[in-house]
Amino acid sequence: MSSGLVVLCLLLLLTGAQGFGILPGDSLNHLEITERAILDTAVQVCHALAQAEGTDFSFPSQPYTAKAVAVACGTPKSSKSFRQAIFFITLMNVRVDIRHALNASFHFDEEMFVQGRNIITEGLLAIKASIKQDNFEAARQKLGEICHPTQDFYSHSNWVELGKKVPNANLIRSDTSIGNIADESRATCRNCDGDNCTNNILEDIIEGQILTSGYFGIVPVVSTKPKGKCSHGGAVDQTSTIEPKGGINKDSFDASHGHLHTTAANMAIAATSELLQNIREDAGDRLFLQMIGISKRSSKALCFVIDTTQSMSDDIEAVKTVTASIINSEVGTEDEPAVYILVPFNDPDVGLLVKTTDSTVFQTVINGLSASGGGDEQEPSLSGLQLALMSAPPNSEIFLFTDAPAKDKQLKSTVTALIERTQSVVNFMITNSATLNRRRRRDDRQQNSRISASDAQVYRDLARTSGGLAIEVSKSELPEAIRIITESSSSSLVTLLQAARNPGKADSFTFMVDETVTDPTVHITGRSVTFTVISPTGESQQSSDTTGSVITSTKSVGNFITLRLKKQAGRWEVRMVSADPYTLKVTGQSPVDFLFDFVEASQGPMGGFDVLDTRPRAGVNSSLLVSLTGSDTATLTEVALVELSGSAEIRGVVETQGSGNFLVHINMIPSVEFVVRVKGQNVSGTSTASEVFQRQFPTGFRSSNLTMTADSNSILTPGTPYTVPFSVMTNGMGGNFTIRATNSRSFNSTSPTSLILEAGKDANGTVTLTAPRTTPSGTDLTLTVEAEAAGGGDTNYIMLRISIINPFTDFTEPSCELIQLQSNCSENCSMSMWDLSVRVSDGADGTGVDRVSLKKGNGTFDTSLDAGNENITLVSYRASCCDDDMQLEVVDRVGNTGSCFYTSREGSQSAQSSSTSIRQSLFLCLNKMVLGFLLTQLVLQGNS
Ligand SMILES: *[C@@H]1O[C@H](CO)[C@@H](O)[C@H](O)[C@H]1NC(C)=O
Ligand SMILES: *[C@@H]1O[C@H](CO)[C@@H](O)[C@H](O)[C@H]1NC(C)=O
Ligand SMILES: *[C@@H]1O[C@H](CO)[C@@H](O)[C@H](O)[C@H]1NC(C)=O
Ligand SMILES: *[C@@H]1O[C@H](CO)[C@@H](O)[C@H](O)[C@H]1NC(C)=O
Ligand SMILES: *[C@@H]1O[C@H](CO)[C@@H](O)[C@H](O)[C@H]1NC(C)=O
Ligand SMILES: [Ca+2]
Ligand SMILES: [Ca+2]
Repeated sequence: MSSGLVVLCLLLLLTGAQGFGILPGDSLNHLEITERAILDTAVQVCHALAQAEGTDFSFPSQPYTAKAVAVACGTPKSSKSFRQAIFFITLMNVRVDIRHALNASFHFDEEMFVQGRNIITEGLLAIKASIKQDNFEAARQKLGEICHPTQDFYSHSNWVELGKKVPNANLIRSDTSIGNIADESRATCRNCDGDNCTNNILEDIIEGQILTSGYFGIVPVVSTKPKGKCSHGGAVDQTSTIEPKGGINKDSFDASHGHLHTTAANMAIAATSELLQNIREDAGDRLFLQMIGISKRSSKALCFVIDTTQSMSDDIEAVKTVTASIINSEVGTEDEPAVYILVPFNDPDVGLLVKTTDSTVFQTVINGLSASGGGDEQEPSLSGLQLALMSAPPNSEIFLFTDAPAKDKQLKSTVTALIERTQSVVNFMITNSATLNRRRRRDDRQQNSRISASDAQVYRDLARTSGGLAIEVSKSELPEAIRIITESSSSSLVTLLQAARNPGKADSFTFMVDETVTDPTVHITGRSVTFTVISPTGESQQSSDTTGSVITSTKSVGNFITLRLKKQAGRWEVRMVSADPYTLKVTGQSPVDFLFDFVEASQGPMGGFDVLDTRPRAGVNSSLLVSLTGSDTATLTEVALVELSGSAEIRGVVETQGSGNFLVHINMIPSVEFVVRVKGQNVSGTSTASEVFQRQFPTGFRSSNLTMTADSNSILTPGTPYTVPFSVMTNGMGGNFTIRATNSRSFNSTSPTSLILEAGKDANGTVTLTAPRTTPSGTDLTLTVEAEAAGGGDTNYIMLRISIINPFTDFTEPSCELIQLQSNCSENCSMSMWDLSVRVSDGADGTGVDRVSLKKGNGTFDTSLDAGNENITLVSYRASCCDDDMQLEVVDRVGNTGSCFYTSREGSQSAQSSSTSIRQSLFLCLNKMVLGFLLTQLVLQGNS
C-alpha cells in the first residue's frame, strides 16, 4: 500500500485490495478525476442554463459535491439520481482496467494513439445516438468506458513532458492529426538514472514535439518492447526491466514520472470535461443534464402493465382515472416521472410497448385502452412484466393490473432475476383473488374468483422480492387502493424497513426514524392481521384502537393497510400477530439514502474489484460498494444482509473510501433471499447532534453456486450477427443445466438450451443474435442469459446492456465556406459595422447539417436553407466593428461538431490574435476555409 494511490491506469488495481479508493496523499484516481469533471461540467451547464433563462444561480462552495451541485442546479431532489449516475459512470470507467487490462489501446500504451482515439470517437458517437433515443443508461455505460482512455492519455503518453498546457483536443475528433507520433523504429527513451526517471525521454523527442507512450507487459518478453522505446514503469511492468530501463507513467506521486502526477491528473480532468462538453453541445443542455442524472423531473419511470382481457373493463376505467390524477398532481413538479411506459397484455398477444416522455400522449394511449378477448381464465401477465422490466430504466416503479392467474409461471425465475438486476419495484394490483376478505365479496360484480391462493403467491413472491406490494382488492375497491399506493410515491421516498413472514407468525420489528424523515408510513399486506405500534417514547396504539396519538391516519382496503405515523425521531417498534402470511414495509420521505453494488475481486492478472452483473456467489465472502446520497456529512456505521423471511443477519466490515463511498466486506453471503440494511450517523450542519439513520434497499437478493461470465463488444451493428460468448461454472453439484437467453426486443437469437456442468469446471456457450437492418441507431438492448439447475433449485443469470449503433460513414464535421466578408471599420468602431456570409455544408458523403449556432459575437445572426440545395445552410452575420470576432458552431446529424472563426480585424493584428485564440480554444475546429483565410492574411502580412 505504500505505493499510494495509483492513478489513471492499470496500477490502480495492482496495489491489491485497495483497487479503488482514496488513500492518504493527494494522488488522484480515475474515480475522482471522472467525478470532478462531471461535477465541474454540471455546474457550468446549470450556470449557462440559468443565465439563458434569466434565473439566479449561486455557485456551490468548493469542493463540489453531488448534493450541492443538484441544489445549485435548482433540482435538489436530483441529488440521488446524480450521485447514482456518477457512481455508475465511474464504475464503468474502472471496469476497463479489469476487462481490458492488457489491451494497450484502452490505455494509450505502446503508442496506440490511433486505436485509442478510435475507441473514444466511436464511443462518443454511440453516446450521442443513445441520448437521442433517451437511452441514458447505455450512454452512461459508454461514457465510463471512454473516459478511461481519455484520462490515461495524460498519464501514459509524454504529452505533459512535451510542455503542453491544455488537453489534446484531437482525441475527441476523428479527422485530425493526433500529433507527430514517433515512428515505430524511433528510439524515445534512455535508461533512468537508477530510480530517478525525471530525465529519461530523449531530448530530440521533446524538442521535436514527438508523441510517444510507454510499453507495458506483465511478462518479461523482449519482443513486446521495440528497441529504444519508453516503458510504462513500476513494479508490475516487466518491460521496464529491459533497456531502456524505467518508465514514464504519471499514475501516482511515486510513479516513474510521479513528479508530473498533478499536472497529468489535472489535464485528465480538463480533458474529461471537454469530452462532456462535446456531448453537451450535441445533446443540448437539458438532455445532457438528464444523462448525468440532473433533471427537473424525477429520474424514475412510471410504468403500467395492464391486462386488457374481457373481464378487466372496470380495472381499466380505474387506471384511466388514476393516470389522470397522477399526471395532474405531478406534471411540472420534481416528482413527475422521467418517462411513462405502458405494456398492455392480452392472450396471446403481449405489447406493443409504449414509451413516452409526454404525459398527454400517455394519457391518450391509456384512454384508448379497452377490454376484450383473452380466451381461457389465465393470462400471460409475467410476459408483460418481463417486457416492462427489460425496457424500463433501472429503479422504475411498475404497477401490474390483472384479475387472472399467470399463464406463464415458468417465467418466474427470469422475472425475479430481472427485478434483482434492475432494482425496480413492482406493485401488483390484483382483483378477483380468492384470498379477499369474504365479507366484501358481495360487492364484486364477478362472483367467481379466478385466482387461487397458490396463484396469488406467484405475484406475492415477486412483489416481495422487488420491495413492492401485492394488493388484493375487489374491483370496486381498486380506485381507492391505487389512490393510496400512488399517494406515497415520490422521488424522495426511502425504505426504512421491509420484512415478510410466510407462514405468518407473531413477530416484532424495530426501525429507526431519523430527523430527516418526514411522513413515516407503515404498509401492511395480509389477511386477519393485528398489530401494535410503539413510538420512541413508549406510547402504543393497537390495530383495534380507533383513536390514539401514535398513528395519525389509517387506510385499509382489501388486504392492504396503510398507517401514517406521527413524526417522531427515534426507535419505533411494530408487533405483528397473524397466522396468515403478511408483509410489512416502512417508508418515509428523506433526501438521505444509499446506493450499492456487489463487487468482486477480479480473477484477472490485474486484481482489483469489478461490479457484478450476476448474483453473488453463495457461501463465500463478498464485498459491497456502498454510496451514501443526499448528505455530505453522513457516515456509514453498519451494513447487514438480513434474511427477508427471518431475522438472521450477517454484518459486514465497513471501510471508508472517501467521497461518500464505503467498501463493505461480508464474510459469507446468505444462502436464502436477503435484503441490505444500513445504519449511519447523519451529522447535521447546524448542530453537533448526531442522528442515527436506518435505510433498507427495497430489492431482495439471492446468491448462487453458479458463476457466470459473458463479455462482448457493447456495440451491436444492425444486420450483422452479434455473438456473446459466455461461460458457466458451478461450485455446487454438477448436472444438466437449462440455459435461457432473452433479449428485450425479441430479436431472433440462438443459444444452447442446456449445458452439462461438472462441479468446479466451466462450460462455454454462445448467444448469437441479429438486429434487423432498419433498427435505428441508439436503440438499446438488454440481453439476459440464465442458467438453472435441474429442478430449479439454483439459478444465476448475467445481464448485458448493448447499444445498437449503425455503422457510421460520416466522421467529419460540416465545413464553412466564406462567401464574403465586408469590413469598413473606421477608427471609431462604434460608428461602423462589418458583415459576412458563409455557406455551411456537410460534404457529399455527410449526413447533413443539423444545426448552426452562434458561439461568439453579439451581432445579428441569421440562417436559411439554400434554395437550390437543401444540404447547404446559409449564414449571414452583421455586427458592430467594436465586436470584431465571431464564431459559429456547426453540427451534423450524427453529432460531429466543428466551429468556424471569423474576425473583422485586418493585418498582423488579425492573424496573430486569431491563431492564438484558435490554438487555445478547446473545441475549435480549424476548418480548412478558415485556415485558408488566415493563411492568406499571414502571407499578406509577410509580403508587406
Ligand atoms: C533526478 O535527476 C534530475 C536531472 O538529471 C535532477 O535534477 C534531480 O535532482 C534528480 N532527482 C533526484 C531525487 O536525485
Ligand atoms: C450451494 O451448494 C451448497 C452445497 O452443495 C448448498 O448447501 C446450497 O444450498 C447451495 N446454494 C444455493 C443457492 O443453491
Ligand atoms: C439436458 O436437458 C435437456 C432438457 O432438459 C435435454 O434436452 C438434454 O438432452 C439433456 N442433456 C443430456 C446430455 O442429458
Ligand atoms: C427470425 O427468423 C425467422 C426464421 O428464421 C425469420 O422468418 C424472421 O424473418 C426473422 N425475424 C427477424 C426479425 O429477423
Ligand atoms: C471456456 O472459455 C474460457 C475462456 O474463453 C476458456 O479458458 C475455457 O477453457 C473454456 N472452457 C471450455 C470447457 O471450453
Ligand atoms: Ca386467457
Ligand atoms: Ca458530417
